[in-house]
Amino acid sequence: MAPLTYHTAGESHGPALTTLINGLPAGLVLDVDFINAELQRRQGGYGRGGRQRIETDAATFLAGVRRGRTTGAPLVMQIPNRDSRLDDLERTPPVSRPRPGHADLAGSVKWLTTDCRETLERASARETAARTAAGALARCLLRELGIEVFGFVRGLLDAATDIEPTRDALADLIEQRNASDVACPDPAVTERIIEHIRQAKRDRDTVGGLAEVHVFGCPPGLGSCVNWSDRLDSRLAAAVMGIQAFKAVEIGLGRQCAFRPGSQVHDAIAYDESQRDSANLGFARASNHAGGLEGGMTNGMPVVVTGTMKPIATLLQGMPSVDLNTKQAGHSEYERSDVCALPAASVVMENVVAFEIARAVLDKFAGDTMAELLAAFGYYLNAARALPLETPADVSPGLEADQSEN
Ligand code: EPS
Repeated sequence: MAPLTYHTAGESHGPALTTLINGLPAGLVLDVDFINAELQRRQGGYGRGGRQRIETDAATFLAGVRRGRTTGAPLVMQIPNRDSRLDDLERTPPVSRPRPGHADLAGSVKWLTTDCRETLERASARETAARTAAGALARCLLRELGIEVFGFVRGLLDAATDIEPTRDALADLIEQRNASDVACPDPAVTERIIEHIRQAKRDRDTVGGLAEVHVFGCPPGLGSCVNWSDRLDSRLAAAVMGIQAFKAVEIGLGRQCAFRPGSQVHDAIAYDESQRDSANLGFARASNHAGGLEGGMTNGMPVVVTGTMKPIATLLQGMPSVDLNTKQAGHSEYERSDVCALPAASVVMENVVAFEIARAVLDKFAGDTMAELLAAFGYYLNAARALPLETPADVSPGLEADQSEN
């Protein structure tokens, strides 16, 4: 089995975005409505520009699916761009004054051109639609194992919610988040965030903020401490930092660890038989400062990842810049853009985190078919709950994984 990987292709104003996923087992039932609902959620949020009134994102499946199930072959999804105009010079003219904070300058020098459009079309966060599709598809697999992912906006500037998501409250949290125009499951903070975005718009400025993702139901042992590249925290950090405009990633307490002694950072371990059937297999923690990851492996507690998004680099007021052709000082060029794309970025983050969790699941429980994956997953849980084992062969095979109570 090939490892689970995905690639995307497509420009912001090209004909379409394409996602190619390799390494999916056969027999996964695709919830296409869910995938498309995630794509639509990514398009929303207060602070978006005019583009989202043009696009209606939905995925078309071009390969790797038969009668609603994966076949095990490479899977290809496509999302059309309605605002397709890449070769139309009048509607996509050259851009020669790079925006500070954008890929414009570094990319133009890299590809030896003075037209920033050569870079910006692919650097654009439009591409995150393709990544959201990959992650939403991976969540169809995770759900079969009882693993759920929840992303939301924590806050921006001086407005931040202090809610602490739990699995028991998940349904309510999803409802509250989806009712918020900024993906924040806290009505009072939602209002303050919206006011900040409104003010940024009045100021011809932009704002970023904090997005957060919680993953519920991961058993201990996803990821590995053996190689740095297999550490799940390292892969999660790469996936989140790979989202356009993200400047920091934290797991659990994150940088707050620097300001506390070890006794106030590490999560004491207890054994609680009543939690044996939950994801932590009974190894209960009263706190989750580690964000569910120790030694690069899940420890049975929810995985908690926070991402910091910088303000969008396209400011209506512009920023001091130079013309790449004349080297004369001027202001960066304005392209139609968003004032704040944090709510959308929280959807992207939720889905790229999900993809990395699914990758770690398949790294550990690889199988050509979903039946083999479920059997391996169930066997592992049975074996882990039966510790200490006399011989691993004593464990009953987990032909049907049942994680729904986690
Ligand atoms: C983006 C600029 C804007 C955003 C775009 C990301 O696009 P346009 O220049 O066409 O108005 O709307 O995001 C999307 C299109 C999207 O679907 O998220 C940028 O420069 O990154």
